[in-house]
Amino acid sequence: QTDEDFVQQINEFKALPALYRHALNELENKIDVIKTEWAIRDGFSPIEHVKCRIKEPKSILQKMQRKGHKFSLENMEQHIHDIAGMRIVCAFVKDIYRLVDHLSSREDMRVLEIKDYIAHPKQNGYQSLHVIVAVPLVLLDGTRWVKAEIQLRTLAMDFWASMEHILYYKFDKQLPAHVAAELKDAARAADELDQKMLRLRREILELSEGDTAGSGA
Ligand code: 0O2
Repeated sequence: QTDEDFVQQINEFKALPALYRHALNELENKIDVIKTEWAIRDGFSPIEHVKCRIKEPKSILQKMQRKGHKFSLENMEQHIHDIAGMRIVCAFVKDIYRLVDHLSSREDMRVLEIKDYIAHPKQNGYQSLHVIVAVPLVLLDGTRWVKAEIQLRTLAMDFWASMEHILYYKFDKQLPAHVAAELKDAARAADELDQKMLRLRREILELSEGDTAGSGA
């Protein structure tokens, strides 16, 4: 490796956080447009809130070690999908699938992978839908497709995952069986809450449709 190669690698490495930040900004803008359109069309947006973050270098390194990859720029870009991360919290599960269908149909991003932990929760009870996308970033040298991970959750799933993240996630020892079972139980409770809210929404919608029909509108 020549000195020039080395300097180029350092420069590429220095440019990375800015690249991911810009890609995330572009993605955030697209979601913002969807949110506004939904609100205008339906009177409310099913997207409750959106949070973005760029993964800390230390956390990237730890994840690479966890996955058994030697550190290099190529390995990092190939194996770490969530350097740019976005979390979208929706009111209802069906809104999550509606949003993913829409994202899959867009020409200004590529859906690379979908991991459905809602249909197939993780062993500990974790539920979310993860979508790995690539977003085009127009640079001086041409277009570069930058990867980002979008995590979609309901409010109840987000509550569970945030608490679990604070309490246990990355806890490197085996959890006692009764603690793991209670944690899973809490995930089930969150799921039941989601379903109850959906049933209530249906009921309220039917009531308001009945009112409209009754008023002759
Ligand atoms: P952090 O600190 O939240 O960023 P793979 O796709 O299999 O190569 P990856 O990326 O680990 O590997 O896959 P996965 O399962 O899609 O997990 C990505 C992210 O989802 C995690 O990032 C967490 O943010 C979240 N996540 C996954 N499993 C759990 C879980 O059991 N509990 C909670 N609270 N969050 C989870 P990081 O980098 O691991 O962590």
